[in-house]
This record gives sequence, C-alpha cells and structure tokens, in this order.
Amino acid sequence: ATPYNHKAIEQKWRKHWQEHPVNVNDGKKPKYYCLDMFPYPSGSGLHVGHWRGYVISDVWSRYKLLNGYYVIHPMGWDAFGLPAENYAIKMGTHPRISTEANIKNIKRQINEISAIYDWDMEVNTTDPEFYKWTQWIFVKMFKKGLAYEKQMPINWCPSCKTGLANEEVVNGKCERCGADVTKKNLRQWMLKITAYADRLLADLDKLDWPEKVKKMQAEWIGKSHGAEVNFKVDGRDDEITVYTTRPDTLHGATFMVLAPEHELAKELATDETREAVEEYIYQASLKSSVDRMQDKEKTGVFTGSYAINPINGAKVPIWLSDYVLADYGTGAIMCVPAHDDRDFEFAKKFNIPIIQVIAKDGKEIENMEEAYTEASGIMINSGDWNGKESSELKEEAPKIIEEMGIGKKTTNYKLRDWVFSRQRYWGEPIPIVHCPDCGAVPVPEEELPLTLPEVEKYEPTGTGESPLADIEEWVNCKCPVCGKDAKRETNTMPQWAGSSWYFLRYIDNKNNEELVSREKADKYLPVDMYIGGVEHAVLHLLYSRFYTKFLCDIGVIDFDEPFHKLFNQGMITGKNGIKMSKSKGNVVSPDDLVRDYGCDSLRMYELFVGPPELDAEWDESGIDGVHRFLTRFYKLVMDQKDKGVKADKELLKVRHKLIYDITTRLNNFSLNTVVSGFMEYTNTLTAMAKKDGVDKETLEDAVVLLAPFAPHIAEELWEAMGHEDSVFAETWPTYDEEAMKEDEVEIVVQINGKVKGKLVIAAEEDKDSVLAKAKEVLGDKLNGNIVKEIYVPGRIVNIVQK
Ligand code: ANZ
Ligand code: ZN
Repeated sequence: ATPYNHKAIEQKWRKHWQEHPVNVNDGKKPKYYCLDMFPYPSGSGLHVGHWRGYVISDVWSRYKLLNGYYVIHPMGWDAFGLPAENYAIKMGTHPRISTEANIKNIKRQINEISAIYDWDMEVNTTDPEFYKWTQWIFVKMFKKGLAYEKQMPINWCPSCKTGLANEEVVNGKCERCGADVTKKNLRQWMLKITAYADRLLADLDKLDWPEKVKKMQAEWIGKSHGAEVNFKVDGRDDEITVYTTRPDTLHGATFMVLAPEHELAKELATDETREAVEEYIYQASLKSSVDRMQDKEKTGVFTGSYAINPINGAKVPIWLSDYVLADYGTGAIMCVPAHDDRDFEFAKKFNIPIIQVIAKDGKEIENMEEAYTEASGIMINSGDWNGKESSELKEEAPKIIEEMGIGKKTTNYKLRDWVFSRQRYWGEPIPIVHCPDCGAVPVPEEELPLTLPEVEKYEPTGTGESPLADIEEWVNCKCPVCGKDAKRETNTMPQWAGSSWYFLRYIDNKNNEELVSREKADKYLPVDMYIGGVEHAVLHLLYSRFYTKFLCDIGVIDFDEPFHKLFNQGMITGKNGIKMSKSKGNVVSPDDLVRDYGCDSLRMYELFVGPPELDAEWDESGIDGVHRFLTRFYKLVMDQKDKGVKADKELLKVRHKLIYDITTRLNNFSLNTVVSGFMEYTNTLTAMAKKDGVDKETLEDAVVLLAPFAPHIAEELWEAMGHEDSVFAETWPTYDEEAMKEDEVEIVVQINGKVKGKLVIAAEEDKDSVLAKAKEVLGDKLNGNIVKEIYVPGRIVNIVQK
C-alpha cells in the first residue's frame, strides 16, 4: 500500500465533507449543543494556543455525533471593542473594514482545523441585524427598571479615555492598555445586576462547572451576613452607621474609620484638623478602588471628632482612611484592632488602644503582636457577653443588637451594579433619547437597530463624551413620546454586551421578528457544553447568566442558566511559560505545521502537550512523534484489513481494553492520555500483526475511536476498508468487561513486607491455592514461625514470620 500522505487525504476529505456534511439535523436525533467561546477577530490571527480550545471542542462534538446526537457547534465573532477602534485611530481605517478583513483571515485559519462548525449559524456582534437585539434587550431592561442613569465616580482610564468596569481594572491598571486607572465623576448607564445577586449565587448549585470557577463567582458576588450598628457622634446630632460581619466584637471597637467620600467626612473636621482632612480627601480621590484595597502601608487622618460605642458608652475617635471603601456596606466601619488585621495595623501605626475581646483559652494575651482573627474563642472584656463562645455570639449578636435598638441584622454583597456605558465609538449605541420634557426615553422597539453612524474621527473626546457627540445630524432627533427636539444618548455599550447573549442567537440567526423563536429555543437550548479559557471565569460567565435569567423572566426563553457544563482549557505558552504574543515574538502559527505534518497530526499534538485543563509549553519537536504514530496506524490498518484474520481471545481482549481506555479517558477529559493510549495500543497491535495478524473488526473499532481526533485519516481508512458511509455515521463502539479480563496475573510475594519473589497465577485462582504456590516460590527462605498469611487478591502475598 502507499504510505500515509496527509496532504492528499486531508484535501480529499475536506472537499468531500463540504458537499456531504457529516453532522445533519434529521429532526429525530436528540440535540447536543457544544459551544466555543467566540473569538475576538484580532489582526494577528490564530496561533497554536487558539487551536487548543477549538480542537478540544471539536473532538467533544464529534464524539457526541458518534453517540447519536445532532450536534450544534457554531462559531461567530465578538467584534466590537477597543483593539479595532485603537487600530482605526492609528491607521485611519474604519473599524468595520479592519474587522471584516480580520474575520476573513481568521475564518480561513479556523477552517484549517476541520471542525464541524455550521457556518450557516454564524453571528457577528457588530452586524446591525445582531446588535438590534443587543439594543432590544437594553430597552427591555430599561422598561423593567434594570437600566438606569447615575452620576458617579467611575474608574477612568486616562489613556483609553473611557470609563471602565471594576472588572476591567487589574491591579489598579487598565486591562487593555496598562495605564494607571483614576477616578472620574460621570453620568453613567448602569445595569442592575445586583437585583439578581441571590439567584446568581444560589443557582451555582445547578451547574456542572469546575468547583474553582463556581467559587470565583461566589466570591465575586460576595454575600456576607452581619449587622448594621449605629454610633452617635459625641456632641452632635449625627449618627454613623457601620456594617460589620463581626458584631460579636463590638466591645473591642476602639475607633471608627470612614471612607474619605463619606458624607460626614468633611463635617466631622474641627478647626485644628480641617486642613489635613481636606487634603486627605483630595489625595484619596485620585486613587482607584483597586489601589486602595491593596496591601500597603495604611494612611489616615483623625477628624477631631468622637463617637460613642453604643454597647458600652466608650468614647472612640473617628478617623478617615482610604482602606474603607465608600461603596461597600455603609462606607464606615467600627474598628476592632485586636481581631482584624487591617485595623490592627492601623491602630499600631497611629497609637490607638487595642482591646482583646476574644481569647482562645479565655486568657488575655499580654502584648499582642498580631490580630487574633479566628472566629472562635471565649469572650472577654465584653460585659454581659463575657464567657460566651464567640462563634455562637456572632450568630446571635445581630438579634441582640436589634432588640437593644442600636442597629439591625443585614446582608451585604460585594457585587456592584454594572457600569454599562463607554465613551467610545466602536460599540452598540445605547438606544435612548434625552428629551427636555420626558427625560430618558427608549428608542421604540420597532425602530431598532439604531445604527452606528459614520464618523470622521474615532478619537475619544476625553471630555467624557463619545465621538458620536460630534455628529449633529445624528445626535439631534425628536422625542419618540412628545415629538419635541431631543438628543440621542451618545455613549455606547461595553464589549460584554453582545457576548452576554450571543449563544442564544446562533440557532435562529436570521430571525427578523424575534431574538430567537421560542420554539427553537425550547428545542435546541441551552448550551450543554461550553469550552473556553479560564480568564472568563468571572465576568463573561456572570454577565451571561444575568442576561439569561432576565430573558427567562420576560419569557423569551424557558431556562435560567445558559451553560450546563463548562470546561476551561489551559493556555499554550511559549518557552519558559511566556504568553504567546506578537510583541514577544514567540507566536507559533499553525499554518506551517498543518502544511508540514497535516491537520490530523496538529490536532492530536495539541491534545498530547499536556492535561487540557493545565497550561502547557509549546515544544514543536513533539509533533513529529504524533505524525509517526499516524503513519504507523495507517500502515497497520492498510496492511491488515484484507488478511481475513479471525479474532482470538487475546485480540478480543486488546480490542475491548482499547475501547474501554479511550472511552473512559475521553469521558474524563483526559485527552492527552487518550493520545498516548492510541500510541501504546498501536504498538501492541503492530506487534500482534507481525505474529498472527489483526482482525478487521478490531481495526474498524480503532478507526472509529480515532475519528474524533484525526477525522481525515479515519475517514480515509474507513473508506479503504470498504465502507460507503462516512465513519461519522457509525456508532461509538462499546466494550465488554468479560472480554477484557486477564486470564493470568503476576503477583508479588513478600516476607515481612519485603519482596522476595514473583508468581504468575490464574486471575480467578482461590486464596489457598495462591498461598500454596507462594510458599513453593519462597522455599527455604521461609525459615521462621509463620504468624500470619495475607493475600491481596491479584496483587500481593505477604507471609509474616518470626
Ligand atoms: C468589625 C470587625 C471586627 C470586622 C473584626 C471584621 C473583623 P466582608 O466579609 O468582606 O463583608 N468593612 C465593612 N465595610 C467596609 C468598607 N466599606 N470598606 C472596608 N472594609 C469594610 O467584610 C466585612 C467586614 O469588613 C466588616 O466587619 C468590616 O470590618 C469591614 F474582628 O467590622 B468588620
Ligand atoms: Zn419628550
């Protein structure tokens, strides 16, 4: 037979599959929806790291196909956002044009993967027919009171000249450009995701997701229980309410801290402190919230005023410090330096008394060197509460506080409403009209999409308005309610808007009447498996869950969680674990590898580099080994297929073990060991072929098993074996446990736990017979008094002698 020629084979089948798709909806098969996180069509194209996720999802899709499903496996483009816009600013090319060119190039590259994408389902978030529905969802949210305007200090990137959501600020820097993020007071559109906080938290239980991701989401939502306690300001009418999760420590509160933005911050200053207080408030306004949370030396200023601790009447100083955030809890805290690290550090620095109120063994520590932060121990220095167990008191205290009339039991969330406006050009226009009489009025639904007008300059104005503000004929309009002169909203939506719901659109992407027809949604949704990078563990997934719940609530769909199962693949890095990027010059393009080794080899090598959930360093030399394996496999099947060999017991055993190993490893997503399994079994079968030959049925099963991984070679071999239908019309082989059983096993023979010999026995041999044989093997090494004889079936005999 001719040797393996990947080029000819891959070309042939690619063409064939185009004319005869292997994944068709016959209306009878059950559906399986396997979704990739859709890419941003960047100018630099795909590298081998991008391939990994797409290969994993295609393997999984083809596996489901072979299990009798109609697989929904779509692809599309998340194409609004900053990179295209920044490119437009630099080169003067309209973002639409550069985006279209990038999509064309990436689509060509993606087709090299030979995945079973259904391009009829393609979506593009920048297509007005798509963003019509992104705007429609906004209008629906507005009508339900979930989209609202707010004047607020937001994270501001001075370089991108746009507002950023908290999520887009990483270590105090802009996620996009790396510039230091500051604050700016701007009118913003907000989405009330907090209205869904409880459901977003509780429904995590429904999901078959990695525990790690669920935990990250739960932490982001950050639900905590505690109490609000009211402290009177000494000598004034004012009251300061604090939020605490540790009301049990109330007797230990020796000072208070307010966020510099707190409404009383300035007022509490006295003549002596006023200057310092105002300067401190000003300095804090320049920092981002993320900066403030970070662990660095505490700063603060004494206001000059005192408050009264309501539990014991103690007079405590009121300070300002930027480690207290204005928008969490009440923006004011009671400080218990003995039991909180940050308060301890602050008290040490500013010489504030530290009173221990919880002691591990009931005894006070003489010189505290650090806070005692455990939420268990015996209460001390706490009046009536002395002697109580603190963990119990923690639960009880909110009620006691409520009964005393000094506060109330509360719940808090870290989750904030979502800053949904961007002062940029390349995004969905927010479909709102501002009328001097009617206020903010939504664009009528039947007038959507509100299309993005052409502009001449893409630069953000830097004034906090988007470039759209400069286009008068677009901005000036009539109020949809009263017909008077009005102005359009000029902010656009963030890049997350389209990606929060795109997965609903694929299955009905040409529907002009509805976002998705309910009939189709009921039939084909939700997503069964979602595959993508772990960098989206919090935001994208949280936003998508929020949108899905909202669309469920208004009856568009009938389910409230979008993604049943989630798999996060690890990143492929360059040498030494460095992220692949154009700027580092370590990008490996798949194009050359496909040419030299073939798509099948690259697909399998992408899996072979390591456990798919972990990062892996790219080492090109390994692909040769995978290619050699496919060459051997090809030769094995071609040489043996027509020999008419009958399967003996040994062959049956190998066949069923092969099916078992590949199937279980695949089900566990242990895809790298699937590839090594194929290599090992191919060696075994090649050795058997040299002796008595290999039967056709075993070869056929092996080819079907290989098909999701290396579809072209599998299809070629399948045809060569005389089949007219595609290998993907087959059913995934099943294994027979009986046939897999070993007849004989080798066991270890020990004396007093030390290995002294080996023994081959029948797999089912009984204990007495095995022990007798083991003693024979040991012979005169058995020279003491036997006190115990142990047999671990199929593994070890251990004789204990004295
Ligand atoms: C007294 C206390 C004693 C506290 C103690 C902790 C330990 P989580 O669990 O994250 O909700 N806190 C409240 N509002 C804050 C704000 N705006 N900025 C910074 N810190 C704030 O944390 C709640 C705890 O964080 C609260 O409980 C409060 O400090 C602090 F031994 O109150 B605690
Ligand atoms: Zn009006």
